Amino acid sequence: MAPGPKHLTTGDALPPLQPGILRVYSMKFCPFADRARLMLHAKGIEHEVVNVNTWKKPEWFVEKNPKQLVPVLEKDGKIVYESIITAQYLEDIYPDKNPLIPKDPYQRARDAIILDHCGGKLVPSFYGAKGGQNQEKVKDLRDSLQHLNDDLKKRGTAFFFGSKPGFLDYMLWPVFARLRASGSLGVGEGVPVSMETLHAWYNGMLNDPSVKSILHPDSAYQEFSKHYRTENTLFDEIETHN
Ligand SMILES: N[C@@H](CCC(=O)N[C@@H](CS)C(=O)NCC(=O)O)C(=O)O
Repeated sequence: MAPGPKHLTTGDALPPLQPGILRVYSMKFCPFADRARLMLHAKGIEHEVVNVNTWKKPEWFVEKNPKQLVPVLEKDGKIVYESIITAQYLEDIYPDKNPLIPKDPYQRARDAIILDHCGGKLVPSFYGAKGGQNQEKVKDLRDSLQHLNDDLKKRGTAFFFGSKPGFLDYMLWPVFARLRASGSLGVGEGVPVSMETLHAWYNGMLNDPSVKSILHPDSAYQEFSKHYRTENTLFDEIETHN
């Protein structure tokens, strides 16, 4: 796969929009943009990618999202942002293309509870625990992983969605993609093997074609986060396959 398009920055023009073409404004190393990209790939939705330099943004980006965050979806004048909302929207507008959200109201509610845990505990503890120094956050992260392990075990399926990954699996995944690189649980440590169910899920996700299509090597995530939000932020210089 070819590396994605160069990240557009201050002074760069907005690439012309074309009728009927879905566009995603993204950033190669953004975990939130990963969510939209995973859904696009898994559902086989044709789209174009416009990468945005999220440190020195193009002037026009504020018109796409007043919060100036990626991901953003745009098609025929309709704009949607916030990663979970973009992912849900893709399912809503392409309901027949590889459905990824359960139809059963109870299952949807259980998934929403895990998604709430993801936003309230998994993501904050992951960022807080980066590097493994803050022991309280490392414990929060472990507790969060244990919670996911136990929930998945109760479901009795390989993935939260069932026998294959779905919306919830993809919403959780970006933290896991970066777990080893973050060093939060120790150098090169991913999901603890003691959490057998979640460990098997993690390995299953690594084999998923959509995950593979956007995953970077650990060294790329490390290199990117070392320089992020500095004058030398590396958006295009790190070699990646997507
Ligand atoms: N809550 C947002 C978070 C998105 C986000 O933080 N994106 C980052 C890149 S990973 C961004 O665009 N940052 C630009 C900025 O902070 O100005 C979502 O879920 O979409």
